[in-house]
Amino acid sequence: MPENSTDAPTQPGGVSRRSILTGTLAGLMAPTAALALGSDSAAAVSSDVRPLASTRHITVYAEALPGGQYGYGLTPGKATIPGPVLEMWEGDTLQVELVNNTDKRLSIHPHGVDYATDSDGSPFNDSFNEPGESRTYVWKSHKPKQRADGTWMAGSAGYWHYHDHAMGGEHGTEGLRKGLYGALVVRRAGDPLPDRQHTVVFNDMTINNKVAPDTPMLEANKGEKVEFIAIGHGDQLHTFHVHAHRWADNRTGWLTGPDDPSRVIDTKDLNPGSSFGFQVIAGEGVGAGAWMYHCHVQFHSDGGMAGVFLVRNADGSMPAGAQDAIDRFHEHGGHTMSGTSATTESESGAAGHAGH
Ligand SMILES: [Cu+2]
Repeated sequence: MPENSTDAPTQPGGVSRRSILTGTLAGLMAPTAALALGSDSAAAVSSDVRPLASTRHITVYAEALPGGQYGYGLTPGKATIPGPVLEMWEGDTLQVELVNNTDKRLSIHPHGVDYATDSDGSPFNDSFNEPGESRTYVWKSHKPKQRADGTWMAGSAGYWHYHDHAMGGEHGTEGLRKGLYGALVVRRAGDPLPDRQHTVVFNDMTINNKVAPDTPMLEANKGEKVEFIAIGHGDQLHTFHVHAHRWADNRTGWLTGPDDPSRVIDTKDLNPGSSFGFQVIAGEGVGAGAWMYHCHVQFHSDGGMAGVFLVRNADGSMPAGAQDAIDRFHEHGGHTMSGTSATTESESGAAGHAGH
């Protein structure tokens, strides 16, 4: 099965941002690249990042994966579920050249950014790739703008996503079900950049098309800034919850000051087509350990929509008790999908679940 593109790093102390791991392709690591290239010196009077708007071209490959699934990737043969995190600064344009290496019609459709009808990825607008075909989709973004009447047009910054809109019908339902989706992050100048990124997609009764105990283990070291990008797909309503960590229910997840009125939460609705993101300081106030993340609709969590957010010690070593917790998660997570075993599990395992 394909690995989640943004999950656990192979080296505990290593840099896990996928955009850095595979960041030789321009566009993927837009914000970091912009930092490295220097910023708009006229505006860079503070430490805020003020990148110049830029246009970048990236190539995305859609490919068949084992098990009848499909994925997007930035390198041939490296497609993943979810696809790579694509990033832009507000004001940037991304030219996404989609190469369809499958034998099915498909496309790529973004949320949150600006595009013309011929880049919307819908069969309705004749905006898709036939098998073997390459096609370039143009995604634009903009900064907040004041209109002539004094009102404001929102900027593009946000935690968005992209997905197929053409496989198996007019809405890409087959492509979505089989893995053609990923995160799209548009940042505003000055937004804090994360040390780690994890994309968590609640897709029907799966997380990233996997069921516990095979769901991705999200890793970080204590004290790191960890970015979660949560996306919903499929036919089910979900609630995303992570243990022991909270965030502000606003654009970035950060409070802007002690009087910021944003509500602070640890659970949020994650329904089909919706997305949100936030950053937390791993283990802040609670310490390292194996923390659970899961859908809080109970028959979904019991059905396998749960995983481990492993916060290692600051030096990357395993915290006390974490391996035992992970072993228990793998041994008797209580996640069986169907049939009599599920009934048995829910009856006999109730006490065990209560202790988690
Ligand atoms: Cu759910």
